[in-house]
Amino acid sequence: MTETLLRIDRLQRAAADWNHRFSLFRVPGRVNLIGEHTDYNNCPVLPMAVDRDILALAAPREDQTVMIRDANPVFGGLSFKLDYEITPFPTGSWGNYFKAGIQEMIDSWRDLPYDIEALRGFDMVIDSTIPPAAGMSSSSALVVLGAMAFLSSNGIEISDSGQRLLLADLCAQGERYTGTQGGGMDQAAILLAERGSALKIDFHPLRTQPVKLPEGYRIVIAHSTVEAPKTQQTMEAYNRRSVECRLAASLIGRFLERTYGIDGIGYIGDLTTEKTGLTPHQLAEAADQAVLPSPYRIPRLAESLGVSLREAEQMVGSMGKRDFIEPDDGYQVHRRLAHVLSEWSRVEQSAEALEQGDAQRFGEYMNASHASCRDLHEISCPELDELTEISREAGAVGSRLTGAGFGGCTVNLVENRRLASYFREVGERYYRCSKGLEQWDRHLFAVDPADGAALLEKDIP
Ligand code: NG1
Repeated sequence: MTETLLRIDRLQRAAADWNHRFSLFRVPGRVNLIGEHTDYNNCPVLPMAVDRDILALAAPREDQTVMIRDANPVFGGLSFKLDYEITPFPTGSWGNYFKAGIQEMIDSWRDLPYDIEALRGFDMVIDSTIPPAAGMSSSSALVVLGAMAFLSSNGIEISDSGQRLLLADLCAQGERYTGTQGGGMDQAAILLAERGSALKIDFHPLRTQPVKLPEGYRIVIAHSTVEAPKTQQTMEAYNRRSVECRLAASLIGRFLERTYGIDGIGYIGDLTTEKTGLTPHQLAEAADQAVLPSPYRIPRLAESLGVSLREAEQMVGSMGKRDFIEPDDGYQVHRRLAHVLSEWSRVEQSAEALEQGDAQRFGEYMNASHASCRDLHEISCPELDELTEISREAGAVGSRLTGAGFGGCTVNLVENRRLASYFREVGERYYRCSKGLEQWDRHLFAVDPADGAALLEKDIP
């Protein structure tokens, strides 16, 4: 039996006491090749969906209960009731990702009945091969799965690409239910990916373009073994960067308003010639003049933005969706802006390099991206730095952290003919010597670009 058939068999056995005909869903994880912490600025990203995924059997119920269990009994199960406002589980529960996707559908999907009593919950069993807390979007995969299973249980199937785009946007918005102020990369990659290609994603409006990977190379994931779940500390560090980037956009927006009478700048991604009518050179100069290198504190922010102290505090609070506590070292607006602007241009150039099949050039952008993530956005950690260095020495043409950072995985571009020696060297030097591990297959593996999420089959006993 193939691996997939074995997994389906496991799912069927775990669901054997439910007397249903099931639908089979597959929702992939994703790895971001380049464009880190750019999505929440409405700047582009270049991820791909991977052949690590969640398989799920789901069937509608007659009532409003949602019951989910993991085929691996260690992870247990959970249940909740559909409602106009679904109360979250305690922070950190994986059930919140399901609730996030479903809540957003109840709030926004216009073809659903408004009356909660008319909605149907579902029974579901899941089996995942996406490593958790690794920067491979195991969380967004649950959000998308929850939304798709809920829609399907209520007679709505996602068929055309227009619906997929809408669902990706809604799931991105929905995931904020869990407390992160994330962008829309994960949900878009998971829903819109195409087998065999990476995906360049632009935002606002959301649009995607498949990008072929260079012939003769593989994408390899290497986990640092540092888990970075988005619970309190990591979530705050992530959200802080989102606020710092919004502050950069506000400062530049204010400058453009005063100097050129241009308004409507909310995100760094708004700084385009199409939107402002300014040349790239004028935009770069405006950014230089509007954002000063030293860290910002509330009084200087208030002065630069032309608002009162109270208004500046409120503004920062609303960007972080709560009362934001000023970081001890102040807001690092200049460094974050420098990262996002340079990363934006690396994404554009990477897409070009890949179109031309130029793996070496793409690898150089990956390496530069890691340096910028480490020094300017400050989202790396010593283990990720060590692992990327070892990877390059072992023959990767590009190596960088991927996802939110602070731990989790690196993504590496490795030539096929060097794969065996690459695996050997990274295994020995990082996993055996640095981490004292004897086995590392589950930490170090190649992935291939996979299809987006889908309902694969119906009417399964
Ligand atoms: P992961 O790797 O899933 O934690 C997070 C965000 C993305 C993006 C990346 C950084 C969520 C759900 N995901 O991804 O939107 O900002 O970090 O590029 O917040």
